[in-house]
Amino acid sequence: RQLEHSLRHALERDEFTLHYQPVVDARSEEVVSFEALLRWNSADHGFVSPAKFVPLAEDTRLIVPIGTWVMERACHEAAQHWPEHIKVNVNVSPEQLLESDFVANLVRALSESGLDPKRLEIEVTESIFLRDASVAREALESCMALGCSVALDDFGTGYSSLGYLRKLKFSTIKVDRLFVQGAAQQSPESIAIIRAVVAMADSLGMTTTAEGVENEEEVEMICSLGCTKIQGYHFGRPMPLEDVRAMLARAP
Ligand code: G
Ligand code: G
Ligand code: MN
Ligand code: NA
Repeated sequence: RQLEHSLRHALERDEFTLHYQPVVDARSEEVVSFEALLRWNSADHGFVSPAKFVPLAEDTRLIVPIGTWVMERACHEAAQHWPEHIKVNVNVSPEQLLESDFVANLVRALSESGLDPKRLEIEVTESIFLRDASVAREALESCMALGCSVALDDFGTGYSSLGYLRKLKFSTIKVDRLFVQGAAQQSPESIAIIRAVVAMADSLGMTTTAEGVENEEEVEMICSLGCTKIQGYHFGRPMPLEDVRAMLARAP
């Protein structure tokens, strides 16, 4: 109740910022995108983990205005601060996607920032198909019609139904860190699952991103399994915009 009250006022108090985590090409190890990750520094509670406040924001529907702010800010910062060949990934919650003005807000964020829609990848989890699958699908198709791409996040950890993979052309399937860790520990099950996901993505014309890659052994394992892109602490933690700019300035 207390935390909720603070969350309700966080936007007007300007308490949110975005951090960005690099996503690299598995072969060249060059940065291809940055995923925007929301951070809340509350005047009342100090730094609050997104693992705590994102679910609360979803339960209270505060994620709708907050998510709109995230979309606007991420499009603006990417358009202003990174080169045109680098994308930005933005997480969108079911509550936000299913709002009737989601697509209109997206169009506005793109036009006001001047970001080329091709540089925006929207990340959704399987849970968007639980509630109103046809509305979710329509909204995602509208995003794709604008030129944006859509990634399927946390794949394999939710309520997997492969049915929607037949109907929606995701650009990327993000393989959850759970499987990445397992594979690096030589778990035959994790290795088999990543192999199968990569093969399935390939034949569907989709790419794969391995999440949560933390060390060289995991990089090697993931590359040998054929994942297209890699994200994780090994290549960079979520970082403030100024660090992104420094990283880009160092890049060849
Ligand atoms: O950022 P980690 O850094 O701790 O994020 C924790 C969780 O919060 C992840 O599941 C991530 O997808 C989610 N998350 C982070 N930023 C956003 C955001 O801007 N919007 C939504 N909907 N979820 C987010
Ligand atoms: O659910 P989603 O994949 O959007 O959330 C990304 C979450 O994963 C964030 O909380 C981010 O901080 C975290 N994360 C990113 N890379 C790593 C990593 O290499 N190791 C661990 N443990 N967490 C990571
Ligand atoms: Mn994500
Ligand atoms: Na994820």
